Amino acid sequence: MLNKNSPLPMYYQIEENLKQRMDTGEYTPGDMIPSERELSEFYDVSRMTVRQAVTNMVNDGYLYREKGKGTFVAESKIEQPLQGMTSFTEDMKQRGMDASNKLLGFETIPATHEIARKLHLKDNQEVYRIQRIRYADEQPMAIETTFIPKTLIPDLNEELVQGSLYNHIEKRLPIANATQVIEATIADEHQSQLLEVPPLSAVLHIERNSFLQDGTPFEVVKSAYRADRYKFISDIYRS
Ligand code: 16G
Repeated sequence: MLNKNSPLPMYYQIEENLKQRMDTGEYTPGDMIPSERELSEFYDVSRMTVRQAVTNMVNDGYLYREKGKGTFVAESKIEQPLQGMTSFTEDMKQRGMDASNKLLGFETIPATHEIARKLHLKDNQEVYRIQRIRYADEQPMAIETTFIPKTLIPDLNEELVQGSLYNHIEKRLPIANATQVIEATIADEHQSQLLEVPPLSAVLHIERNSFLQDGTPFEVVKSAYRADRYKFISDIYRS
């Protein structure tokens, strides 16, 4: 099954073989994979080599470990294109998944210097600070903290943000574009609880600064996306 004469390391060949077995449906999400001992016998390699392959696959989000139980096949990640400016609700709908929110906080606060600068406001001007957990098919995907100038959308309330924010905004204001920055981070204790992931899991921190058609900034969103459930895809061209 593995090619011992190949220049490809054995652990790498095991990873490829396990991924292939996941692709063909031999292993599906939630299935327990064989133990290190069984895999080392099956592939005829040392347990160290198997451990290296499995650890890489855990780190890459293909597998996850449960203490005292075993190693399981993870669900495949959501592929999020980086081109279009879509809302979470739209993204999930497109995939046939059910989007829902849990509102953690809705308040009106004076803008900090950073938020005021990004929203072209004066320091201390009022902004909404909305904190939501975003769920896809009842699984937490991201924690979002959104800042919106109160004067732009004076009628925003707790009930409206239980649904799609963009849907509400676009009833009156045309949304045009955004700048988005994605960084790798580690979930802190609070985030890992809310996202239902083990402590110190990888999360993708995304900040989106969004603008209306006339160039007015209307939101700053800081979010933490589960890195085990999300990957971002873009098409690039060599011009
Ligand atoms: C996405 C956006 C967020 C926007 C939200 C609106 C990213 C990283 N973030 O989650 O900026 O506020 O959609 O979603 O893509 P909604 O219309 O479903 O409330």
